[in-house]
Amino acid sequence: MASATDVWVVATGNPGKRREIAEILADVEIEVGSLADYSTVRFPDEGHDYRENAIEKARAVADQIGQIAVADDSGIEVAALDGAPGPLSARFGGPGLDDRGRLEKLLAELADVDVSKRAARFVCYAALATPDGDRVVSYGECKGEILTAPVGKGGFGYDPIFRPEGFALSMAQIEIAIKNRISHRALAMRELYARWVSTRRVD
Ligand code: ITT
Repeated sequence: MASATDVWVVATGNPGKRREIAEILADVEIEVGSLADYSTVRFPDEGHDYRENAIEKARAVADQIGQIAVADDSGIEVAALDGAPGPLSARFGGPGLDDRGRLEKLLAELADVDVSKRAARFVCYAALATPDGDRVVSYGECKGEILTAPVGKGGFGYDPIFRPEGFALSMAQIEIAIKNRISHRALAMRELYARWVSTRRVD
């Protein structure tokens, strides 16, 4: 079994992600560590494959700090845009844009798309890497649709324009505790923990 002393250092430069991962893991037997203690850590350049990006982030950080590292690579996929922006979600529209600029660009690209044709999903690959070279990978997704205007102040990124299936509110309007039960990240992190426990079980 995973022991109560396992520390997972969250390998992300995105504070929204970090907060969510810490809360998602709050009720399992993991201590969540911070990269703030390791000022020299460098992340690898990202490619176009979520799974590889997540593994590379976790691996690079575990190797640099000598601790278990956990990363996620995630994004939003819009059916009317053939799955874009996808793995490029954080870079959508170029380096000059912030979260707000990116979601406005996405809304502009969908301006002529009927409300009935705005299906989308958030996807997340989560990866854990140990300093010994072991790794665990998992996946989660959250289906929904893109709204016609941003609403709500919670979450981060594209949350104000995403309505998860089964809800009348945007992801930025629902309580963070609920987001952290239904999100792509929550599903991926919970599966990551289950896989980690099962790989560590001594029969
Ligand atoms: P790290 O690589 O340092 O973890 P990042 O923000 O660059 O941070 P990604 O490359 O995985 O991370 O990009 C994910 C982007 O997808 C993120 O910046 C948001 O734009 C979007 N995204 C992912 N999960 C989201 C969520 O739960 N809510 C809103 N937007 C999300």
